[in-house]
Amino acid sequence: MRIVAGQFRELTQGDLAFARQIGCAGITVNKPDFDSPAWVDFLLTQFRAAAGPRPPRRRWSAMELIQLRSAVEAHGLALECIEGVPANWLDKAMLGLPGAEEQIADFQATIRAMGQAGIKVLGYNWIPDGVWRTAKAAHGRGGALVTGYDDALGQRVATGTLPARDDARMWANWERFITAVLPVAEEAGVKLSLHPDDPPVPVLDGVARIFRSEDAFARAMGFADSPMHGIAFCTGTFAEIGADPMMRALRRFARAGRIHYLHLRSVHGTLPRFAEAFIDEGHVDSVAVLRELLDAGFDGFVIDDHVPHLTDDTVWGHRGRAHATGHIAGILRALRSNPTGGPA
Ligand SMILES: [Mn+2]
Repeated sequence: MRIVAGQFRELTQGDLAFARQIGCAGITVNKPDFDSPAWVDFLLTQFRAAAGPRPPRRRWSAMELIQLRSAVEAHGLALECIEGVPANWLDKAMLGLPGAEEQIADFQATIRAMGQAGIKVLGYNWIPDGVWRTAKAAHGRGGALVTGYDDALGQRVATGTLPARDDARMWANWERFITAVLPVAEEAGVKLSLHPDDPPVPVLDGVARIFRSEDAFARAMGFADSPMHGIAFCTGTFAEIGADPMMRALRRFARAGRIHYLHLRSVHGTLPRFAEAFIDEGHVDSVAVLRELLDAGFDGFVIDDHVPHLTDDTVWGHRGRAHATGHIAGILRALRSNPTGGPA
């Protein structure tokens, strides 16, 4: 099990040094827009023309992924995973709209490019309208900024921008998608890792959120039953349902070897109303989670997921992430030196 610094949307050399300094073995990157000035600057892609014509911006090229990986490895870090593609690369596939087949073909090309670049894990989700929160306020410990969600408010929102989709349609669209992309992932040696729908409520804005329960993941793992298809297990999202359901699902899928990586964060409260919390409070027991993973022989990586926003912190959350990562590292060290949990 490796501890990794998660969810960089942009990167600087300083970010990579920081990840190494706090003891991480690698990093993950979230939905990178390689055309943005920050990424062009980081990857020095003014030289990209030499590598051939630019690909359509519905996929990543092997060359830019190799450049990214090399930059990360220069700091002694592994590029463990890219967590998700931009939402508008898969929205038509999720909703079953015209253009779905082209999006799936582009996603297949991205998987092949990931394989060529030797990046082994690609996270994805099945929520065309993303993660929802109804609050971001200074209600965390000591006035830290935390996000929260209240379903009584969330259910009032009807944007009219997405077509209504029920569970059956969303499942059918997902089955079409995974049937098309999983063989490509298997051939490319790239793991596809499904993150639960956050918040895990039945429907938002007219669109069903199908990956909201242990049962749904059991169905998905059964339908796409391959070591190349697994779970981006988010303790926070599962704990928004409850601490016990989260631990049950964790045990089941960890022992089945279907968890590729872990988002370790905590929450106060459960649906219909919850707020994010520091990793050392709330009802996610980080010690029990990590002990379960060790017992199951988990060989993936753990990241801290989103963290409360501390005083004077950066957008990425260097302070909050240092706190969460240190907490995880301390627990792992204690468990590994005293695995039975008894007196040392
Ligand atoms: Mn998560």
